[in-house]
Amino acid sequence: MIRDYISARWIKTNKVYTETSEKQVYYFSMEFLLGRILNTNLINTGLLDTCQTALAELGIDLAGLEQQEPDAGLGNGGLGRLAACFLDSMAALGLPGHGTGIRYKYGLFEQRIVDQQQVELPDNWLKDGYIWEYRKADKAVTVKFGGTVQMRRINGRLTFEHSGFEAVRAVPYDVPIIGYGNNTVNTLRLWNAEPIQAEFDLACFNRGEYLKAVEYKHWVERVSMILYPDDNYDEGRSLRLRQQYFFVSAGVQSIIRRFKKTGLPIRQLADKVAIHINDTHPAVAIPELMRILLDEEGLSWDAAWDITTRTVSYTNHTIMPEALEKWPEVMFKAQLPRIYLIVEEINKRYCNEVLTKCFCRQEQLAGIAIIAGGNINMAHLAVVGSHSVNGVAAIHTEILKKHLLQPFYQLHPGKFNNKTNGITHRRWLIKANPGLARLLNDTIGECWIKHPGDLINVLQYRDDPAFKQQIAAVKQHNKALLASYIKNKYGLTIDPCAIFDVQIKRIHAYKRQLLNIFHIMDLYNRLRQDPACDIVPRTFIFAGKAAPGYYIAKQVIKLINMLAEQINRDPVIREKIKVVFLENYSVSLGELVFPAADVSEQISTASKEASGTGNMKFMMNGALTIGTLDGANVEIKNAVGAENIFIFGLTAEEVMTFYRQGGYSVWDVYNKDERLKTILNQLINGSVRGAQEEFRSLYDSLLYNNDEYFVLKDFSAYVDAQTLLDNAFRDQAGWLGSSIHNIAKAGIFSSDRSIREYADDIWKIRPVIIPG
Ligand code: 26W
Repeated sequence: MIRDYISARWIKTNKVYTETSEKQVYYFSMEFLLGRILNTNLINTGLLDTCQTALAELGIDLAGLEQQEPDAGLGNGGLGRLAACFLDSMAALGLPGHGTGIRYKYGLFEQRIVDQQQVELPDNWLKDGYIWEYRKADKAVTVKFGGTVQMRRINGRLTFEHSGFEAVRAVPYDVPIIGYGNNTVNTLRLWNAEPIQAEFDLACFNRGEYLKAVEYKHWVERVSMILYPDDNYDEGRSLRLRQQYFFVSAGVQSIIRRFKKTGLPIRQLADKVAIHINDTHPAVAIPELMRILLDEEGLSWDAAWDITTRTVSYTNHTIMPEALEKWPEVMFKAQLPRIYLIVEEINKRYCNEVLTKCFCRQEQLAGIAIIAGGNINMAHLAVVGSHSVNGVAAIHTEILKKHLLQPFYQLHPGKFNNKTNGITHRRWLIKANPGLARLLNDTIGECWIKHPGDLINVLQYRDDPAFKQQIAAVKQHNKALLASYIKNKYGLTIDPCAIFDVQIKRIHAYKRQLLNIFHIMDLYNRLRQDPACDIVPRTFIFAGKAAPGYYIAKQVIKLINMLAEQINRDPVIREKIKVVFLENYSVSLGELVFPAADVSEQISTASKEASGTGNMKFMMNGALTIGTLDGANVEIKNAVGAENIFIFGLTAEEVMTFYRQGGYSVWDVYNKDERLKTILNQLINGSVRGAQEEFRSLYDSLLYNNDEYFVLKDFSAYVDAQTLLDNAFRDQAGWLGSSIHNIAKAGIFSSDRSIREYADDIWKIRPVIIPG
């Protein structure tokens, strides 16, 4: 019924977009981490109450029904979830913005914990069909891989003939993206890879041909088969390059096809179309658009380059060296011969331009060349081929300008800008925390829903005892819900009055789950020594997936689970601390956990976390942050003030200075801190029950590999901050005041604010009103 209800509006939206020929933005992303969308679709259409009531009359519980929807996990973490929040905001603001991505048959693996270790299972999310997708076979296009390119001069013009390629049919599956309180329905177009020949044709072949045809079919289908489960780590696999070109080429072709229907000359493309690339993963959009403009539209290089760079813009999401994509030239050339020639030409022209216009020396080119050392540097391609480059939090953008992309910033300062991330308050507050949403409505009215900045109006109730009690009751209710989930799923009893201290995110060395664990081990050691030790009872909650090939991250999961087992059963410490690892972190699980958190752990090594968005979800739900001055934590601190957050540890500048000096002296820190000595030895001396040599690798990574992420260096400051936090929690009135303060200031972290900035500063697009 909801599908039908949406369908008419969807058609209408497309009709208006065509008739008004408004500029459209296409957000190209390898990942869209949508989660379930039935409930948000009901919220956005305004049908939630009606449906809930109607279903109740039929004896059906909506919440139970919602569980039937697969949790679309077509993303790894922050980058993919950001893309989903952005789609929601574009539709809510009535902006003509669409998503372009891949219809992976298998999303991010399902995580099970077996014998305290992560086990991966395939996420067969499409097995029962997906109610929200519409296959558009008539809009299919062809994408070509491999083969050779013949260069010929015809009538004085160079032409390129591509032959011997393997062709893949790209079929779009469209998912409607529904605006809140308006009639806008935008499109997320996910491309599926299919063989060119229809399947039944296979039967017609003779035996040899038949096998070849089956082989071809399998080769093709691999392209959109699975989402790579690596987060912030580039494996450089050729199938991943194929995935990138597959959806980018299909997406650009379909944009051009649509544009040409307007009848406008191709020279006006950049006035009607913006293409945004979500990190470098879709950066082949730059040479692909060039290819179409040059080879198919017959434009000159200069005209094509002008259009391309005015059309494309790029967001960087990470400065981690191992996450920056560099494709081996040989592989790139074999897979995409024509695209390679174009990248080569872009590189040649850009380097020449810099040499002649900027009087720089040949050696300086190394810092900006797109092709160097046998690799294609995709970040360089993305910067050179787009008119806007943005970071995702103020400090991250500064690091881009001063360090990672410094030579480019010198050459083109005007290209660089910041767009601090955001989260959709419709999912992360209204949907996830209906109790808080209701309380806010009753207190300050419903204005904040359309204008999340209006959350500031609750600040006047910051010291109102009655309001504080209501806030406390909402939190208590949410904590009880989580506690009962944990009881049902794991048989573990946790006290809803304890501090719920939560770290949920991908498991990664730079995010420093280990620092959190070390604090827990230290507390445990103190409690074992003195069971009467006066601490506020705490439950430490973790969730997150490790990349299947990331050994250290998997050891961290194992350590958390082994400690949980030991601590939760230890009668000596009398339930003062508990540890829980929630398996299979997903969007839906996040919706249960964020509203129940008292403490938000945002403890990455400063400079490493580009922004973080979980930090914003916690804040909006009234949790207090303990964190480093990294990513958006810096802006959260500026928003709430130092009194309403627990900041500790090295600053980004200090971290980078240490890196320049080759690190810090780990052994000095170790030798001076008895707590650390104890904890580290416990990792390898059998103190963690069941583990003997088990955690030697973690131990070594800290002591013999220079503690790359400053876990030991920040330990003492972290423990001090945790002690302050423990004290602060004892003063419930003060704590609730801070909690309210966090909620009040969370409006700027709505993705509506982020998207408005993108629309105004980068895309130059305007809202389009869709009549009812
Ligand atoms: C090539 C392998 C690979 C895969 C994923 C490299 C890099 C990525 C992503 C860029 C990792 C990612 O999700 N980055 C996160 O992006 C969020 C949204 O901007 C930020 O909030 C996080 O800080 C950043 O880690």
